Parts: sequence; structure tokens; C-alpha cells
Amino acid sequence: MTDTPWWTSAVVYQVYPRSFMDSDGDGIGDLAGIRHRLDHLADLGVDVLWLSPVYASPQADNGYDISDYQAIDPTFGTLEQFDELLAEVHERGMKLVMDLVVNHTSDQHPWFQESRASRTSPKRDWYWWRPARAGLTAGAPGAEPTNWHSFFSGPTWELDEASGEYYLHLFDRTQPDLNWENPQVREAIYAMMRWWLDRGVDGFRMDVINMISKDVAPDGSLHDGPPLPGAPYGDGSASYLCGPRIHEFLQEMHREVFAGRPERLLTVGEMPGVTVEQARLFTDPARAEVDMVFQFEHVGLDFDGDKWHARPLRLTDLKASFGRWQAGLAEVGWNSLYWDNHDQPRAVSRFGDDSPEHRRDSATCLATLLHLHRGTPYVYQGEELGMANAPFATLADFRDVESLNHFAQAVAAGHDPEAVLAAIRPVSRDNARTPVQWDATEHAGFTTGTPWIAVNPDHREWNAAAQRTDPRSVLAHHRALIALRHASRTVQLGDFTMLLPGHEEVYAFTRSLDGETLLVVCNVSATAHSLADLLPAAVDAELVLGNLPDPDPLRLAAWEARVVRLP
Ligand code: ISL
Repeated sequence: MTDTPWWTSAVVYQVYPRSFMDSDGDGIGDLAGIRHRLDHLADLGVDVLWLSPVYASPQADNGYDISDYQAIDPTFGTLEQFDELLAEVHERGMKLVMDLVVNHTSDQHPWFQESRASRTSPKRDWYWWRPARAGLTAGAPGAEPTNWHSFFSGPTWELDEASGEYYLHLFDRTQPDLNWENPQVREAIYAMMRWWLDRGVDGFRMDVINMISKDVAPDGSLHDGPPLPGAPYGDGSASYLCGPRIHEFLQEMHREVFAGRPERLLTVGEMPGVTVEQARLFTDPARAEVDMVFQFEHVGLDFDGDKWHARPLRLTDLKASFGRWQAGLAEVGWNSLYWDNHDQPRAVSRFGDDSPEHRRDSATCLATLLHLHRGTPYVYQGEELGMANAPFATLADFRDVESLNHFAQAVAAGHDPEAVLAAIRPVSRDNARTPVQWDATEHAGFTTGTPWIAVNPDHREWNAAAQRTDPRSVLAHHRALIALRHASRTVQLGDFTMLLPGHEEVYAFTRSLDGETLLVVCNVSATAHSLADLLPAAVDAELVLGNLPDPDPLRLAAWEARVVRLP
């Protein structure tokens, strides 16, 4: 097994630049701020920094709307500062992976400006332009070329009055979808990617990359999807999730961009709706597509229909899902492991218990559960501190385009504004985007100015400075989990076996390699359980790592997690 890729033993840390660290007092995080805090990453022991978008952007979706792929947004700094950050990351023995957002651009990108200029523009075909539905006048209700519902509310089509045609945007209207059917589009993107690799970056996290191939008929038409219950639009996902040419495009990208380069690179494809079977194809090294994918099954288990209808997670559902992914990618392919990122509410509030009594233990319990699976763990900024959801009060506290669009559309459709707000609070992406809590001072050490989104008031107690020297902190526990992954080939590569699949509160599994077996047991509840009854083999086993001091050999306390070595 000497040819195991380096990332099988690595842990990735995601930085959302806007909210990480502000160096110039404008209230928005920046590249110089990230540099200033690199010690924090080194102290944690992570191997890779994934940087959410810092490219030139009108910031309609905080940088996921790019207007120039080869420039740094002045909000974040300069290209020179980027090079300095990259050099310093490398000096510390870490790697830097960029976000790659190429399903769509900003509507301010010169490509789109040129494309929209006229129906005969040479770049018209770089995006998805379509006339109104047959028999209807452009702009009339229901005249959109297809009935698809956008991820950010409303239809996926925006009418361009000047040319009388609609353009496709799966996300916000400021994020028009690129037409990957056009080879010139693909060539331009590959050239841009090579430019960043030549600059020294170590790979890409590819935004919604399984949406780049659309199911388009030979005559150019796109198809309606099944109606969505209670909505005026339909579900178009069958036409754009893992479309007909997706594997061809990723293989072409691999040939054009990655082939022949040293193996230090990392590619991870963000793929909403991807199944285990598809992921196995995407991550099979023999097919040369991507190294791993972000799947969404586990973050879809605690809502009904859409994210605005939350319900409690059933632990047995989580086990069934993770168990299938572990088994499905055991022989071929590779998993990525995450609870949190910039799009998800905070895990400790969502799957754990952020009350004062259980916050620390539930945060460390969830971390242990995740990090001991087979795959590459991703830590999202602040997760290592047990950062929790924010106490958003009114609509004015929110910033995210997804939350704001949803509020506007739901209220326009006649829903009670207070009820809509109540549904947004626990799930808004803004929960993940409050500034990192560095210390107990006024703006948590994030900025000397006014932060672009309010700092969580709990930073007085929950912050990096307080945790750095506390051996029982959430931070210390993450450090220990990362060190264990680095040290243990069983954690990196061991076979996974789920135990107690039907238990609603205790999550247990083994990892085995070359005669060593680690047993992981996590009490995902505030009720104590008898370990002696559930897993007698664990009682006298050697403790490798736990999240509580002085564990009782016979009994699992509330939110206790243990990793033991079976004899
Ligand atoms: O966040 C979501 C649900 O709340 C997802 O639907 C999310 O939009 C989806 O996972 C795609 O996310 C990625 O692309 C978006 C961007 O807004 C997200 O921040 C990014 O992670 C469009 O670029």
C-alpha cells in the first residue's frame, strides 16, 4: 500500500475569507488576515487549507459569483498578497486548494456582458439563452423556457428585455450558467485552471461541478421537470444533476489540466444529489475524474422536502446513510467527511446540543464520530471551537441571498412573515458565516471595525484564545483527532464495520487493519447508556482517545465518545 495517495491521511480546513480575519478594519475578512492567523492552522495540525472564493466578484453570493477568474477581489486584497499567503502556507508544510466556481459566472463577467450584448454576439452561445415557451409572449406568466425552480427561489430563467430571450441561472439571477456544450467555454476554463496551478496552488474544490452537463435535446430544447408540491415551479434536477456528458467533461478536464502534473494536487467535487453509485464512478482513480466528492445525503436527513422544513435527525437514518457510503467506496473511490461548511448551520446546534451543559461534549462527540470514519475529514472554520448557530432576531440580521430571496418569495406568496423567519433562523447559511471567534474582546478579535455580519455574543466564552491552552477544549480535542489520523494507518485505511445499526442513541463502529481493531462508540444523546450491556468488548479495552476525563469503564455518559483498541 505504498502508493496510497497523500490525502488519505490528510485533514482539510476550510476558510471562508469574509468571516475569518479582517486585517484592515473594514469589517470584512481578507487575505492578509488569513496570513496573520496561519499559526492557528499549524497548531491544529491540518494539512490543507481550502479557500472559499477570493476572485473578483460583485459579492451577490459572497464570491460564488465571479466576474474575473484571474484577479483577486479588492475586498480581500491583491494578487501579490495571494502569492504571499500561498508561499507562507507552503513554508509551513501545508497545501492550498482554491474554490473553482465554473458552473456559472457573475452577470458582471465580461463573458456574460458580451454574451448578452446581442443575439448574434460571438459569445452568445457561452451561456444558455432560450426564447419564451412556444405560444407565450416573453415576460408573460409561465413563459419561462422550462418550469425549473431555482436553488435560490423563483424560476431559473431571467428575461433579458433587450434581446427578448431568457438566460438560465440555477442559482441567483446574478449567476448565469455557462454552456459547457461549447468547447470554447471549456478551453477557457481549463486555461484559467492551468494558470492557477502554474502559480503554485495545490488543487481545487469544484463548486456544484455535477451540474455542468445539462440534458439538452439535439434540437436544443430543455425539458420541464415534475411539479413541486405547493410551488409554481417544477424540479428540473433530472436535467442538470450528473447530466449526460458529466463524466466526459471531468475526464477531459483531467487530461487538459491535471494529467502529467505532480501528484501533490487534490480535487474534490461538490455534488448535490450525487448517489453512492455515481460517486464511485467519479472517484475511481482508474477513470481520472476527481479524487473525492462532497455528497449531501447526511445533511438532507433532518428536513422534509426542502431545507426550510426542518425535523429532528434520526440516528438510525444517519447510520444507514454513512454505512452505505463507507461500504460503497470501500474498494474503489474515496469519501470526504464533513458536518459543517459555509452553507450548513453549525453542527453542534443542529446535530448536537448547544446548551451550556452539553455544548463542549456534544461538539467533541460529533467530531470523534466523523473523524474516525474512513475518508478525508473537512473542518470548517470555527467548528474546531464548537461555534454555534447565531441568535438572529429580525430579517435585518441576515445577509445571505438564499435566506433573503426565500423570505421575499414566501411572504409574497402569502405566508406569515414571522413564521417564515422562524423557519429561516435554524437553517440559514448565515449561521455558518458569523465571524470566527478569536478572543473575548468586542468583535471577537475578528476586526477593529464594524463586522459585515454580527459576531455571535457567545464569543466572550467561546473563543480560540480561551481554548488554546485548555486541554479539555473543543480545540484540543480536534488537535488530538487530527494527530490520531496522522499517526494511525488503521484510522486512515482500516475497514469499516457498523455496529448496533438499530440503536437510536449510540453510534458505534470498528476500523480494522493488519490485525489491529479500533472500536469507536459515541453516545449521541444526553442519556447515559450501559457500555457493559451494549458493547461488552469495549469495557476493558485500551483507551486510545476519549472526550471526557476519567471515563467510567462500564457506562457511557451523556455525549461521551471513546475510541478503544480491542485486544
Ligand atoms: O446551500 C445550499 C442549501 O442551503 C445548497 O443548495 C447550495 O446552494 C449548494 O450546495 C451549492 O452550493 C455551492 O454553490 C452555490 C453557493 O451559493 C454555495 O455557497 C456553494 O457552496 C452557488 O455557487
